[in-house]
Amino acid sequence: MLKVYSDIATSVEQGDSAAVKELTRKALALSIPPEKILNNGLVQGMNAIGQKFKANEVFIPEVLIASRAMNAGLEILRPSLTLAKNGFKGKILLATVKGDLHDIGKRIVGLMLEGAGFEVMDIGVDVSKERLLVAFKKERPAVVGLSALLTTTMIYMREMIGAFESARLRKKVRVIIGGAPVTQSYADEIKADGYSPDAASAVTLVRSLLQ
Ligand code: B1M
Repeated sequence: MLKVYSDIATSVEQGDSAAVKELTRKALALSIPPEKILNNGLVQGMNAIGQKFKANEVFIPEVLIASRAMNAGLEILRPSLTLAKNGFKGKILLATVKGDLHDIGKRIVGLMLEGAGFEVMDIGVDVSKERLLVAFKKERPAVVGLSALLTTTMIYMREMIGAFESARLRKKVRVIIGGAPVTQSYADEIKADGYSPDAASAVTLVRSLLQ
């Protein structure tokens, strides 16, 4: 494992945005592929802080500061990750469900999709089914991607799919879901069109749905 990866991970964990930016730029200058910087550096830092949070060794403020550092690194990587490879392939609308403020994983999913040539509209966090429908009618995306990180909020995904059914729009959209507590069996249960455990497989999933 390269030292720059562990340096990036440690800086994310420590919430040192300036160091994360500098090290991410350094890694890009070394011609390390952006996906590797993301997965071996930035994401490892978030995983480490996540484990400490779970073990009550750090608390919300530290996690928030680490999240900001993670986002600072993502912004440096964005231009390299989103260099569309094969032109426009379709519009994707992303949202974190109502009651949920977690957006780091969803942002990575968005970056990877942009990198694969899709147009991505991210309508943010804490999105209600009403707000989702308004955005859908305005943008008419081919795929809607829902993210949830809490067991208490993932259940809202069922309501969002129900809202498309009530509005007689269900047949006009593919809905995919993801986030740490979400599973394929939950996707089957709520009749989502697909589930993916991570950003890379979300791209494969969207490609296959739109073929
Ligand atoms: Co929160 N949090 N958090 N948190 N937080 C978790 C999720 C938790 C597991 C921590 C723990 O270990 N206890 C726990 C949830 C427990 C549960 O429900 N089972 C938890 C909790 C409890 C809470 C609060 C309730 C804490 C409190 O207030 N007491 C609170 C809730 C706030 C709310 O949402 N209403 C809270 C708050 C926060 C912060 C705001 C401080 C911050 C979020 C900042 C932000 O996102 N802007 C935060 C963070 C950062 C975390 C952890 C530490 C890290 C999450 C993360 O960014 N991971 C997390 C612990 C953990 O996950 N280990 C935790 C890195 C990211 C790259 O991975 O998000 O899984 P992930 O995304 C992956 C895949 O899941 C997938 O692809 C991504 C990339 O590969 N994916 C998709 C995600 N979305 C997808 C969508 C797709 C497809 C794939 O298709 C559309």
